Amino acid sequence: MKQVLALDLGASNGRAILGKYDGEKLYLQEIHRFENIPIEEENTLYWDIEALFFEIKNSLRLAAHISHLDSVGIDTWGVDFGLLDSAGNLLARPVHYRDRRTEGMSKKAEKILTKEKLYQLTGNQILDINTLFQLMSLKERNVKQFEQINKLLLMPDLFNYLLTNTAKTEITIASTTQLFDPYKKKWSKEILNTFHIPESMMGELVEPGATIGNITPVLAEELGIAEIPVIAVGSHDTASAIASVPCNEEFLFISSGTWSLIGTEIKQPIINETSLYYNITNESSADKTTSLLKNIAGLWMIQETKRQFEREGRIYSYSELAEIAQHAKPFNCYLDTDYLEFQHPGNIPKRIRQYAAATDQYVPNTDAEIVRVIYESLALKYRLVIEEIQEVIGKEYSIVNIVGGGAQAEILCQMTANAVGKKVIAGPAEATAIGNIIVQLIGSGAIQDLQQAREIVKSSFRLVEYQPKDEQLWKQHYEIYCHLLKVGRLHP
Ligand code: LRH
Repeated sequence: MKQVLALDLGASNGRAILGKYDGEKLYLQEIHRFENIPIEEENTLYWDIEALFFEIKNSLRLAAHISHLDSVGIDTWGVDFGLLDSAGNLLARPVHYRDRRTEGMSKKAEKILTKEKLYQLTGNQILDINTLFQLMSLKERNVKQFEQINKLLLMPDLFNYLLTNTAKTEITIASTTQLFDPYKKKWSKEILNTFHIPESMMGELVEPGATIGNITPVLAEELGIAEIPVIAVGSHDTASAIASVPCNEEFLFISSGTWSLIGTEIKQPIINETSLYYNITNESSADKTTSLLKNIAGLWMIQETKRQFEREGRIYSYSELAEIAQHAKPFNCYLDTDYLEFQHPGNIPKRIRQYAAATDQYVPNTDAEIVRVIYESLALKYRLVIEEIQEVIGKEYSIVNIVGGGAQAEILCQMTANAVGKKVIAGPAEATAIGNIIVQLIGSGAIQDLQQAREIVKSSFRLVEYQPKDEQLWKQHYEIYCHLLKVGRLHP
């Protein structure tokens, strides 16, 4: 029996999941779950790095006391980073990408290097949150801190460093930065030179599955555990989630969490006019292929709405939210779920009401109506993005695999099947942790490759199928939705 620990730091919480593999099936045991709440100080949103590292240590201690651990791996979301000074200490708390400091930064970057060139060199969807634009905004606001940087470590690499004292950068997370060459799988010298980012600042790249090092003796002693190997997994949470998609043929996936990552796996990056036009990203996947995907809003608006209802004294579970939404009138109002104002923390229901009024639509009033318009608009947007991906690839797919937390949101899975007009296979919900575990098991040779791993996922976890319903009705509303988007009516 192989036993490895996956630490998956997501937007609302972090999870420590023990993965046990008996040679046939994979079993998961949740060891610890902790909050991941950004800190707001002087108008800046930061990672609560001390609290998170404390919980990572706690997770290791708890897991090691339950079972022998062969290794541990950490994944988090992309683009964010910590900065080390020449003594190897953190220069400041890492800033969270939902901070507003990068608003408009990609436009500024385009004055230095055209959008076409930025895209051609990195294959990355141009998003203000990308590491390059975060660095530009740091330089603009605090050049002194920028000059003190000795090493930039993306967040999973930073946690690996805190555990092992070894600074390395894993390739899947590097591929989210807009600083990375997706063909050579190296830092892009041209981007670094153009934006005056010293190459020495960037970490030495390692492949998923590589061992970073062992937990330092000091830490092992502090925690009363063995010096366990720390593995560079698909440390970008999206890469981990995709690794666990239970499908071996060509597939379309939606990795459904705070964000929705919609795409497919391809052998070589696709960087052309159409993919640039649709702003579709090429990221490295856990097995050296490329994930061609688009990063669009996901369950964030639901999560933030739930929090707002709580602040107002109305407590719902996610299934209660889905239940009330089922009974609300359909297609009351359409949202562009990627509208900038919906992406920042705060009172989302109020922003939806303001948005509906400003776009001359019915203003959703009740909690049920608010939740329903979010889910419906997400499903409509999914169809749009799936059509874009299919156009870029030049191929139609018949099934959509939904993995991640959103695979448990029956209402969204069914609406997706309806909107897209394809069968949806939902699950596994713990896709990211499973992918993290799989890469550790492939790294140690316990599992041969991703193909075998995906068979194991299929036989180990419950998958649910959704067939499309009311396709004509959804098609009608999809056409209205596309028209409104096209003529700019969904942008106040
Ligand atoms: C999803 C994700 C996504 C982006 C974003 C910042 O959790 O990692 O792929 O990188 O977060």
